[in-house]
Amino acid sequence: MKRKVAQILEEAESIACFFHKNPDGDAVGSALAVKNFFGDKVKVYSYHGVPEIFRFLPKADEVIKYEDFSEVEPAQIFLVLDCGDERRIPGFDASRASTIVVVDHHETNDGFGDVSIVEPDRSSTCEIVYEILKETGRKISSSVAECLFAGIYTDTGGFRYSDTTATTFQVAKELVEAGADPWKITLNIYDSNPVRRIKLLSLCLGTLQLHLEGKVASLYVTLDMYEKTGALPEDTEDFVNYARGIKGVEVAVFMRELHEGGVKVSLRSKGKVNVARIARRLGGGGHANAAGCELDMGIEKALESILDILKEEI
Ligand SMILES: [Mn+2]
Repeated sequence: MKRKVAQILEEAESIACFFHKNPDGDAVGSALAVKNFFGDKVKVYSYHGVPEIFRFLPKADEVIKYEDFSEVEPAQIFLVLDCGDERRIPGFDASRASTIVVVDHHETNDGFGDVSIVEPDRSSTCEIVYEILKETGRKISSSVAECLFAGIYTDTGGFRYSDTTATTFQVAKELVEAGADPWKITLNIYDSNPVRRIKLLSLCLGTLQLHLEGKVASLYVTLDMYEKTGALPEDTEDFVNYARGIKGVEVAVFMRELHEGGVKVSLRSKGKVNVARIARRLGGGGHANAAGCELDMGIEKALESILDILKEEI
């Protein structure tokens, strides 16, 4: 199947890449790897642009930010990366391409492409994309390697999460040999925080609450906190891990206000509770240990709904 996808991409005259809204390193990294590998026939579209911490990646400045899907040019192939559900690509219209190719590792992905590679046991979409690109028999450049390494590193929390396997390290090794520089990449991602993000974090940590005898921890960010700090929604990346990192906590809940009466929820588990299942019950999806959903309610009500389900699951 990977050989087939490699061939489809190699032979295509035009490819448009898409990934989920609120993109993370795996989404941006996998798409930019494809762009750096196949060149100008590839366009990358992102509803939310590229978060500041990933703008150092090669060709990140060529990502097209769209507001309305009608701005997307028709292409032979729509390549959907790191996205388990087409509803996470605002306005997505499959009829503007002749073939939809999906490459993903979300267990809640039902394989909505004409051709789909969905491998839920893989650490990241970048890990799968690496194997597809290798199937072409062409050399992986240092630019491509850098994008893929950034995606793998961030999606595994720095090679910490449960889906980090020997293959993950093997791929990472080959990427470093191909020219990816872990020091440069992690300096850019983890040691270049905008001050506004740390100010927002300090307010967010003030909301810490423990529930269900300390097995659940919650944190949240309100619209008011953005205003006070000048921070952006993308600055909340990884905040959930401060809750997850507490001893005895099995499930971490992070909520950020999208608008009055609407929240984005991130759920993280240490392995005993499948949070993908919880997210799915609330209309979202994801992985067993990392999932999310959006709820049309305020923070307090949202937390109550999540805790109600967690009471049954813990
Ligand atoms: Mn991913």
